[in-house]
Amino acid sequence: MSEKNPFFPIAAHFVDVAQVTSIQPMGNGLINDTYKIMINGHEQPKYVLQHINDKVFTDVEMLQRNIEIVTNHIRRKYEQAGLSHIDRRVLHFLKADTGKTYVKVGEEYWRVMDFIADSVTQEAVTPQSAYDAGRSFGDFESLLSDVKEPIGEIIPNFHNIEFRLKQLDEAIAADPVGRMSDQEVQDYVKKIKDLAYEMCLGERLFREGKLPKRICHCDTKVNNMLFDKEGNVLCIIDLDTIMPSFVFSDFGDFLRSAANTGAEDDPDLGNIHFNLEIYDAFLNGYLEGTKTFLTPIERENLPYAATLFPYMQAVRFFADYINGDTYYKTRYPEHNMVRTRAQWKLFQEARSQKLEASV
Ligand code: GN1
Ligand code: MG
Repeated sequence: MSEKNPFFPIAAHFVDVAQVTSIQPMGNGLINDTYKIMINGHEQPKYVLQHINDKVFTDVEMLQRNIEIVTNHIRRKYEQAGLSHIDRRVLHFLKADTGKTYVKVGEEYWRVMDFIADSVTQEAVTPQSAYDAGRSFGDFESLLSDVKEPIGEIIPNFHNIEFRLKQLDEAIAADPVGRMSDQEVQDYVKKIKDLAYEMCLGERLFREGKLPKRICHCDTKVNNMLFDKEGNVLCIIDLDTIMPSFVFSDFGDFLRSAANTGAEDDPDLGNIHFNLEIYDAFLNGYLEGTKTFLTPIERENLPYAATLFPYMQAVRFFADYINGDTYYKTRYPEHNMVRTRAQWKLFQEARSQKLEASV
């Protein structure tokens, strides 16, 4: 065991570090930092250590409470249904020596979960795995439809497009790093604003009492699912953003990554198209998983959701660019602008399709 590795004393709150051989970075999330914990005699990681970004998730107590409520609820239902391999189908967080599922070390928050053996994340899906993902996220919402304990809104207004547009306005007014003088930036402001009313439809429906909020995952990117080696969906991960939201969140955000033929930050816009086959497959699975509760108004607006999420993500990346890259991890100075262009292209591609709400 390397005495120098700064993560060992942190891991020691959760596991017996005498058995730990290494703790190394894993994954590529834009918010939290994740590490794999290796132990003696195991080829695969045994645990996952995660640094919680408490600038984003300011109420860590609520964060972990939400996650515990949801994972316990799902586990209980799987047990009642007599499912096998439950430990591979729902995340399990370890209790620290403090009795909580997180620790504060200095000013930093950490947590540990079991690593699910023989699982992989993917950046791309096939029509079959998109169908399975639709089922999984639909089932996930369905399983959570009778949670009794209150789930907190961990990031207030997280997927509220009116709020995201307001944040963009604030960034534009403050212009803290002088990026507003650029003509391309000005052009994007105009393009975004021209479509703002149309894209705020969901919030209007909510105010009119026509659209419910349900417990949603709210970060249904492809790489937030674990697959087994055969490509079957095992389990949904990255549970931080679980909160009450429109079902549009889970539907639209999945397609934002899955139906994109390019990368989220693809510098070559020619790579970015909206894959209709993936859309249809995911829609199919999602409608199957949600058939016991989805209302007509939710279903009819699933095509809108598929356009809302690239639009909202463009607004969020763009605001962060104007703010001087304070929210998302970036790898180079223009990264958030490259992401904005890529999400905008995806938005246009999705919008130009005749998307159906039924199969
Ligand atoms: C963030 O942490 P990660 O990379 O799964 C973000 C999502 C964005 C996504 C864009 C809490 O998710 O909302 O859609 O980046 N999470 C938060 O890739 O802001
Ligand atoms: Mg993630």
